[in-house]
Amino acid sequence: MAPRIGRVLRVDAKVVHVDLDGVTVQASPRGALFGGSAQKNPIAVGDFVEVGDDGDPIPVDRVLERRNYLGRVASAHDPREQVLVANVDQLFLIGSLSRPGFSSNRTDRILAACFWHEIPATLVLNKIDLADPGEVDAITKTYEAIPIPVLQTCALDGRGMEELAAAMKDKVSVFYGPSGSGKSTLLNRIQPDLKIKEGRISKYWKQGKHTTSFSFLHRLDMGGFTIDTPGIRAFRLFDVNPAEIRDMFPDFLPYQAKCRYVNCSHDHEPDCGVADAAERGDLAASRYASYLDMLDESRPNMAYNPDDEPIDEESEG
Ligand SMILES: Nc1nc2c(ncn2[C@@H]2O[C@H](COP(=O)(O)OP(=O)(O)OP(=O)(O)O)[C@@H](O)[C@H]2O)c(=O)[nH]1
Ligand SMILES: [Mg+2]
Ligand SMILES: [Zn+2]
Repeated sequence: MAPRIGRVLRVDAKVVHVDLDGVTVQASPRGALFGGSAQKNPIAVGDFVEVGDDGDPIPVDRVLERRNYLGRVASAHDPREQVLVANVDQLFLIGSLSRPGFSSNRTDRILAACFWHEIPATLVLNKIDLADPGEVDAITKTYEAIPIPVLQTCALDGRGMEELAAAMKDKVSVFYGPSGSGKSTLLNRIQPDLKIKEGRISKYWKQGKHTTSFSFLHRLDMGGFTIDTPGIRAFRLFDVNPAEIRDMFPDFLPYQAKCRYVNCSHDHEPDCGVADAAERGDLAASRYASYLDMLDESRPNMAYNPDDEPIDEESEG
């Protein structure tokens, strides 16, 4: 029999849920898949896998080569790379302006990761009903300058949602961002029969709970797929060096041309065009601060200290 290829919808500790020609089956990864890799998880949501015929559950024999993936350091206690999703067309970074407040540091880290992994990203500023319009405009301006597309949405009254849905049609889109920013609510509004569980906002304040606890690939009626993911707190890129981080901030490029040294790290050097631009306000100070933060932790002599993780969303904004 010819090998059967399916797409991974969900990954649990011992089984993966695979879509095989429209039927969901549970399969178990072969032990060999776990060998010899720096990655924590050999299989991620969005992967295409080859499954066998025999066994209960049937085995996953092979993971097909990925077109792309999004990865990060697994956790403060596990330095391996965690693959979050694979084979995607774009990422929607869902940020909330209030409850939880907007974190430019975390936003910039995730955008940097998207540049690094060559995944086109759109920033979605959700909960505009709760936000100060001046703040929404300022954040929009900062990110459009990178440039990346920025959408302003309210999942409750539907503002901005037609634009969001139109951008998702026929594509594989990941929804990613902090817990409570409204990822699942937005998806339910785009396609109500997804019926994804949504959080009660009071929970985030009292317990910092995540409502979505695993990533899931959903098929969209309008065409395309979406992956809803659990909310994140910290985000650290896996295995990047200072020069690579510089390339993840394309909005620095016009100012970088004015640095005295071609290999300027924009940190301590004199006559740095980027530092000057941030000081003048031509470049958002928050972008420059995020860059310096990522640069610091990428330096080989920096011991990794979990206490340096960005603070949780509950205490921000
Ligand atoms: N005021 C307001 N509330 C919203 C909006 N979008 C979502 N919410 C509320 O925010 C809370 C959290 O929404 P969820 O969709 O569960 O958030 P999530 O990003 O999926 O969270 P996790 O699954 O934990 O990652 C819910 O109470 C929603 O009703 C919005 O645009 N405006
Ligand atoms: Mg959710
Ligand atoms: Zn410089």
